Amino acid sequence: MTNTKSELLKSFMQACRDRVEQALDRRLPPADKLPARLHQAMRYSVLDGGKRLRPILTYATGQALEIPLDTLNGPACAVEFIHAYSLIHDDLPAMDDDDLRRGKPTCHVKFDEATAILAGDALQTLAFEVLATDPEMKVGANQRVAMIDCLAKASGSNGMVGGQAIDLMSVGLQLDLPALEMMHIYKTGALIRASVRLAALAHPALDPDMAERLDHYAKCIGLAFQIQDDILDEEGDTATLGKTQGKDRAQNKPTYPALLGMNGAKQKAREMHEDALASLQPLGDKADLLRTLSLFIIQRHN
Ligand code: GRG
Repeated sequence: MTNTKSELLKSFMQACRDRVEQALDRRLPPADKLPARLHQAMRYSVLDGGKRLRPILTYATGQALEIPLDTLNGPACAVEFIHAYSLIHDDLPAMDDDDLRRGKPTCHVKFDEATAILAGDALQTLAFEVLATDPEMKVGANQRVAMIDCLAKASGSNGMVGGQAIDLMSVGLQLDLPALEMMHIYKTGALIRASVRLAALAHPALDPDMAERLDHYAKCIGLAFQIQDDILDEEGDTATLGKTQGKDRAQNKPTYPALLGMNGAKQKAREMHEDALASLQPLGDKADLLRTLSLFIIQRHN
């Protein structure tokens, strides 16, 4: 890729980050609106932090399909609200019991446990409210319902929450590779896939083959994301990660490096990246941002 092209893509990614930052701010309840402590906890957990990978994926898919980005602000915020809720709940004492997230005290440490549970609950329902009513989304009622269905399935017991349940049950167990993969396809992969699919659903008449290709791309990068997450848990440091390093090993969790060795895990991440790129082939230059995001996922340090 030429330098100019890579600079352009980098600035597009930053523009997406700025775009979603403003869109999230506008859709969150004001900090002084009653119940203020709850609204402050929601804003604290969503704003000022995070890579915004999922919303950027929604915009990048929109760009590949030539969908106006303003119309994707709602879906982009909806996936980030679900993501933020999952992180708040994952950090709770009953789950991962963590006190650091995005380089800041976790929600239950900064506020209190009950407020953190409620902030997660309210962010979850806000995500669906946005998909149901957001005025910037220029889609018909059927498309809205399809989007709500997509995000609900990706977040629920057959998606992210199911993956979290499998994760909690498998601490200390010896999972084999297919079982580990299945857990991650649910826990992390489902929401990443929904981030891409929500943009595809905003297209008025997407060719089913293209929808399938985008879904395969999303499935591959979802796994690559998780493999890199496991690698960073071993090789990263707490300051750069913004969360506690080494927890997987400390909690005796099954990981890709534990099953494949560090080199094997890195090789598997590269294979997932290559497979993701192959899926995008018919989209030509329009999918360059999606390609860059896949590379970013396997090269990231946090
Ligand atoms: C508690 C309902 C419920 C679900 C939790 C996704 C999840 C399920 C828990 C998060 C735990 C975790 C650290 C998973 C590893 C992968 C992951 C989702 C990392 C965090 O996502 P990033 O790196 O975070 O995109 P930022 O902060 O950049 O948004």
